[in-house]
Amino acid sequence: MKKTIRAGIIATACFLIHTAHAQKQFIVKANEVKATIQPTMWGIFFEDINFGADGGLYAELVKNRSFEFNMPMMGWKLVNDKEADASTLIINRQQANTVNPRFIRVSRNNTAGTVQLINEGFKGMGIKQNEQYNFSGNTLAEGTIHPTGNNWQLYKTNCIAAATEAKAVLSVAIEGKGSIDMDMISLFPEHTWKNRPGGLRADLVQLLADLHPGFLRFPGGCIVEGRDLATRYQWKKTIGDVNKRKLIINRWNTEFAHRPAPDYYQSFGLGFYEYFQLAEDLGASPLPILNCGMACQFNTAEVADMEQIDPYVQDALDLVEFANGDLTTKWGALRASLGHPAPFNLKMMGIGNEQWGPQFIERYRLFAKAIKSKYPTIQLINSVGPDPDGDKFTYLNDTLRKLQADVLDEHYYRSPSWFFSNAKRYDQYPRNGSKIFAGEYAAQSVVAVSPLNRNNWLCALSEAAFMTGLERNADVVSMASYAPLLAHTEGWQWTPDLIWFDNLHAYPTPNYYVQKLYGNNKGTQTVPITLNNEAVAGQDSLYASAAIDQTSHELIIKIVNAAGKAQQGNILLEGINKLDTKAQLTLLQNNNTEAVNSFDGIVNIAPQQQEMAIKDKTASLLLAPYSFAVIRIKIL
Ligand SMILES: *[C@@H]1O[C@H](CO)[C@@H](O)[C@H](O)[C@H]1NC(C)=O
Ligand SMILES: *[C@@H]1O[C@H](CO)[C@@H](O)[C@H](O)[C@H]1NC(C)=O
Ligand SMILES: *[C@@H]1O[C@H](CO)[C@@H](O)[C@H](O)[C@H]1NC(C)=O
Ligand SMILES: *[C@@H]1O[C@H](CO)[C@@H](O)[C@H](O)[C@H]1NC(C)=O
Ligand SMILES: *[C@@H]1O[C@H](CO)[C@@H](O)[C@H](O)[C@H]1NC(C)=O
Ligand SMILES: CC(=O)N[C@H]1CO[C@H](CO)[C@@H](O)[C@@H]1O
Repeated sequence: MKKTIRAGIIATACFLIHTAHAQKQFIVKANEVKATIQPTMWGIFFEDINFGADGGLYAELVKNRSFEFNMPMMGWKLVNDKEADASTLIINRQQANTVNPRFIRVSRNNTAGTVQLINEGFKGMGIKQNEQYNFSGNTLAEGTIHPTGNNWQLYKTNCIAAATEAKAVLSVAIEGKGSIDMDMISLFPEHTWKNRPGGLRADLVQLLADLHPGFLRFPGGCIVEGRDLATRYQWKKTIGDVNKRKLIINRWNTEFAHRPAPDYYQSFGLGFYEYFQLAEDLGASPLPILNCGMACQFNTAEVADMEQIDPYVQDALDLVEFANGDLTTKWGALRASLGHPAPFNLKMMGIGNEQWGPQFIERYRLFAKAIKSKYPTIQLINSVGPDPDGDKFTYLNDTLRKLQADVLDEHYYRSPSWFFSNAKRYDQYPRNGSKIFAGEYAAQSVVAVSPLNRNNWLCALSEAAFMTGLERNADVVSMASYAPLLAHTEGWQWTPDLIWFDNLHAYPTPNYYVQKLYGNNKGTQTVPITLNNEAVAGQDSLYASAAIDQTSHELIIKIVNAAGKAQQGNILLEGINKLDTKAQLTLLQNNNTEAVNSFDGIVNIAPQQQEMAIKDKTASLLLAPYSFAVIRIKIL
């Protein structure tokens, strides 16, 4: 696969030798509005894969805090010396607490010696110097906590870290004689996103905010489906008191034999309320995806009996009420009681994740009927399967269009050459009927599922080229999101990913910067940009789109030069009376298509800003080899 891709680039470069000196004459017709760009156009897709939630976005540092993993002591160990004579016992109080049945009892028969219950965190705990850490546990804490009485009680204490450490552990030292019961042993940094107690990792959310995403799709992804129906995502079990959110296994725990993750679970500390809140913080439209009565078809392919599907449909109806209902409704009142009386403004939801086949259509019809009759304005998003072509795709593409589905969710995990050659994919799509959500895409440098895939510049550049085609067809494509979003450098199952992080840091990939340039230079309407009277979609390895921003009164032009040679471009700006004489140019460029970003301050690909002159309504620029340029010009 890799060889083929390389060959493709060489061919392109050879071809360009003949044309390198020619001036490319682009024409923009700024008064010919072609399509309205939806505010949702460029968004993000969060899935709890690669330790994206627990161990990632969710700032909890303690792994298996409630002893509910299949192996209840996973992540924990008791360290004691002989003198202390201590022991642990995992006790199950299923009758009294069905969602969080287990707790730990530590007994010591001697006041001498030391006893420590140690938690290893998620690949260690990232602790930052001078940051305050808030520790809490049901009964007991370190040093300053003196538990009393026989009832469950929440105790808290804080400490300030004296040093920065990526691989810290938490040690709960127990003194005295007797036994102590503990559960929900938790450690958070004080500075979470917006300093919310029990909140999200601020550095990661900031990277998401910087993308200015138009929507937030959550919580997946295949975890919506589960390996089987028992482990599907059920939003009602993820809201309210974190002590009462029942932990389940994460399907990525066992999915890939080459990347096993035996300690991957879902605590749901990041649950549906937090997702809605995050969407609101980001100014993004929430897009929850719900299980449609089908487990992952790559795994068990288990389906809910059509006779017993009502609870699934009810979950969808109740979610609309939870997000939008007023305080007189059951679920609206619950939202208010959790701290958000104002509605979350839910406008769309996904029915099923990446489903296919007639069993999906059967279930989709039922959901669509129930949801549309109660909430006619809610837009429904439907998958057209895991691939952008083939039998599964064609069946769903035809059938869902006949059923007048609102939005079709197309997924493409394909080679960079696929992305380059599909820049015209939507040029011939029907302009009426179902809209397109490019719901999961990422160029794969080797091949999908390969652990050797890298977030290299060629992949990012091919996505930038493809996205000019999405923008040009904004009347057909209403939303798009790269996938997956986050990956822990030690805990990942899937690569490539938009943002890589470890316990202390995160770094944006070249692909991230492509998304960022689109998200920050969206525009409100598309206008044509042509080369030799045609859309710029691969001629001489050039790709382009243009938009106007009616709010800021600017013309925005995006150009990809995927050739290994610089090309001279003159962009004639027609249909505008008066333009500023200077423009802002933002550039992503690297001569090495295999270049990547990484930790240790290595940023090979990052936006560079410069000013450029506009003369006689013409923007002239030398398009650097392997570059993506965004130009913003004020309309006066
Ligand atoms: C501690 O003492 C109790 C009661 O005397 C006994 O049942 C238990 O086995 C002892 N624990 C250990 C770790 O020796
Ligand atoms: C941490 O504790 C401090 C002091 O008790 C408190 O003000 C703050 O809200 C807590 N932060 C979190 C994230 O729990
Ligand atoms: C999906 O269906 C539309 C309408 O029939 C068609 O124009 C389009 O080419 C189809 N997509 C693919 C990739 O076949
Ligand atoms: C789209 O428009 C064409 C031509 O007017 C028409 O034949 C077709 O039925 C329309 N499709 C939908 C889904 O409205
Ligand atoms: C990239 O290649 C071009 C010629 O193709 C050359 O002019 C330029 O200096 C190179 N840039 C870097 C940073 O190597
Ligand atoms: C007793 C037990 O289950 N210990 C486990 C603690 O967690 C680590 C990894 O998280 C496992 O390797 C141990 O087996």
